[in-house]
Amino acid sequence: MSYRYVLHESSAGVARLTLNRPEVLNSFNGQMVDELRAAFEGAAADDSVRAVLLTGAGRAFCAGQDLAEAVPPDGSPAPDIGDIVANYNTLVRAMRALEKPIVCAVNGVAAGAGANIALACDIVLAADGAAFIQAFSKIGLIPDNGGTYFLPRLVGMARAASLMMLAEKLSAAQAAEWGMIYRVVPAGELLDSAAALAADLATQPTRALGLIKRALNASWANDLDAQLDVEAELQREAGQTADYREGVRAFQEKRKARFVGG
Ligand code: T3D
Repeated sequence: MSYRYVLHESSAGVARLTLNRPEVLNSFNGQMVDELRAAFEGAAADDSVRAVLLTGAGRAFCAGQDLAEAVPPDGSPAPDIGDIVANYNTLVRAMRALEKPIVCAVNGVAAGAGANIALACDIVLAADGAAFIQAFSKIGLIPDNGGTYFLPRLVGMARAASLMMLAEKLSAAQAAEWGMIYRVVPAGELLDSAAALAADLATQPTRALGLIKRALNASWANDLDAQLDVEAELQREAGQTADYREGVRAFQEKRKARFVGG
């Protein structure tokens, strides 16, 4: 599949998606949102894809909404902001509905929608020079792309409110210390580390990883009782997979499991 603003490569079970508008720090125009959503939907439909790696081209990960598209500097009519956000929402929903792991390699600044798209991924690595900015309030907006959902759950209400209201730059190291992301990696090693992680995930029991994601999605809205029911239901599903049988057999035979993803 080829797109204009998202580079798409597939190899050894990993779909690598690279946001590719480096001259504007990979800020999102509507077409890039559409392409990214289509790429995630394509990954969902393609059984050969067992993990996704998302990163950005050039020195930034993503600077959020393309502000020249949101408010054209030549004074031509601006698109309806509600439509812009509704389009982002379809992207975030596609990411959370994808029952395969999404690894995000934050190679540079992640601002506005760019920060929150990173938080919608499953495992986030960031380069040591990268930073996260909830930039929205600086331009009179509120965080979107699920930011008001993900961020307080990741870092707690006090930090989320401060990050959103102050719109300060948060270093990758601080983000990792606060539990907002998984790990910081030296910039020169980021892509190799993220690719190795995604490649490893692509050899794991994909159905189980997908069901873990479904359970985690559900956990944020459930009480313990409801979540125990979710676990029972999804464990039954996991227990019916070939990979479960292979995992147990491999353990008993003291060998490495060969998971097929089903
Ligand atoms: O309608 C709606 O807007 C609803 C949707 C909202 C979702 C959102 O994401 S709102 C938040 C939008 N994003 C921002 O407010 C961030 C804007 N960018 C920045 O604050 C800074 O660029 C950064 C802190 C991210 C990086 O700063 P720096 O100094 O490293 O780079 P720079 O010089 O500011 O940017 C480099 C170029 O990218 C520059 O273009 P030029 O001057 O070289 O031709 C700059 O204009 C362009 N650029 C950066 N961010 C955006 C952008 N162009 C369009 N839209 C951007 N968001």
